[in-house]
Amino acid sequence: TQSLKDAIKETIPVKQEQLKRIKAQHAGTTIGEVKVENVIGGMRGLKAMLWDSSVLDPEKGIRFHGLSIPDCQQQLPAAPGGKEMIAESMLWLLLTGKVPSEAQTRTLSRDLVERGTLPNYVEKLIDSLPATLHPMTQLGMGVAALNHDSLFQAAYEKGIKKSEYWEATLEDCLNLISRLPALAARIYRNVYNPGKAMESLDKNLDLVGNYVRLLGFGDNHSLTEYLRLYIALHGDHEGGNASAHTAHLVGSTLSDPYLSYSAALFALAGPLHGLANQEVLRWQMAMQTEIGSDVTHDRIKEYLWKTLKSGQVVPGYGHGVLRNPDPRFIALQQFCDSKPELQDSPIIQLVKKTYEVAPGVLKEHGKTKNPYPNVDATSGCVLYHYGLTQFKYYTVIFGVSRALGCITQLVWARALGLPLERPKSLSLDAIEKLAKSA
Ligand code: AMX
Repeated sequence: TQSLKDAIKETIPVKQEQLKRIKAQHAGTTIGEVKVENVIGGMRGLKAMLWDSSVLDPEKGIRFHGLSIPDCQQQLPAAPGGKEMIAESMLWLLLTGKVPSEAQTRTLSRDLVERGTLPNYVEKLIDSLPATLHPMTQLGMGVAALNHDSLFQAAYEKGIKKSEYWEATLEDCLNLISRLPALAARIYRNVYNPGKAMESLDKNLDLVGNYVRLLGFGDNHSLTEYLRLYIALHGDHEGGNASAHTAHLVGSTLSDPYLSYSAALFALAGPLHGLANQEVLRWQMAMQTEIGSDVTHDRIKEYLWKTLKSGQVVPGYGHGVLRNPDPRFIALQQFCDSKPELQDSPIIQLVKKTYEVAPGVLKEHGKTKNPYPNVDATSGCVLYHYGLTQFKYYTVIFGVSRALGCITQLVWARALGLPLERPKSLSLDAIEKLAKSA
């Protein structure tokens, strides 16, 4: 069977040719306009970057190389004994544009586990950090430190040809992904279970199977399956989201994948992006405490209004691009519906009930362009139910996942020879002047 590297190698000339054609035929073609609102409004809607692995449709949600989430759930191989798509099959799809075979998925799992041991100096670094340092800060620091072993950086120093950049980048990317479970699990151990012995990697497990094992929940098949789905689903969400865009920007300077992804993680750590993950559950639990056992639509509505009137956002609702319920939210809800034990969970039922009223309240409130849930509205409550109760850790799991999309683009940016990213900025005076003369 074809290896991952060969599958990418085979696609490179095709994509390079397409890019050449676009350049030759359309470099000067206008495909959108720039309004003042784009410049002062966080560049929303501006079509300004190339990202090949996924496209986000405001109504239908994410498509990975054209495949919807249900398509992926149907077509991407699961782990032995599991049903959910896994990180490796999603990674293969994102990198190559093709659905991997079962054998290819297993080979990639084995390759990753063989690369997955954390270097001793990174273990020491992480062990030296105070347990009070946010787990996301620790993750970003650990990933940055892994650049000590960057093959891309070493090869660049030796002066490799531009056409060979992608190969060293791919090696770094696979090493990075493979080491994330050990790094993220070590942070979990140090912060929440100091002194507890950690399991070692199991060569017969997939990436997420090993992650759950290292976290200390290896015997929980339902949690493992949930995290397989969660990590595959959160892998990529086109290029403009803050973490992906950061990885792309930093990578465009020819910084190696470790430094680029470390920067992306610090973007993910913001409350309007990945940290919403931890905020949602904190907020839902505060709601639970306040309304007690009287979980009615009216009481939830009251709590929603209280949040909004205090000037806070409703975490887990709204989106920069989406204008419908996030299909990732739907997929996670379906997972909940398929597990009888989750039907009895008060927090999961509360999240479900909140979804029944929040869009109406947010519409009435009238500010957000998207009154529907994003993926974060539901992702944490399942972790909580299965015993992973430390909210502050949730964004780290997102960080293990988002590497799939970010590193894919780093490989392709090198393969396509994309340039340094450098948009034009304008001062307030310049904007006014340009607008008046337009
Ligand atoms: N609750 C209350 N108000 C909201 C809101 C929400 N969930 N979502 C948006 N709004 C408000 C905005 O704060 C803004 O108010 P302003 O005019 O006073 O500044 C107004 O509605 C218009 O915002 P928008 O165009 O609809 O959203 P945006 O593209 O600027 O921001 C997002 C998108 C996600 C940051 C925003 O919806 C939000 O803050 N949501 C809550 C946090 C959250 O769930 N983040 C996770 C996003 C997904 C992810 O990256 N993991």
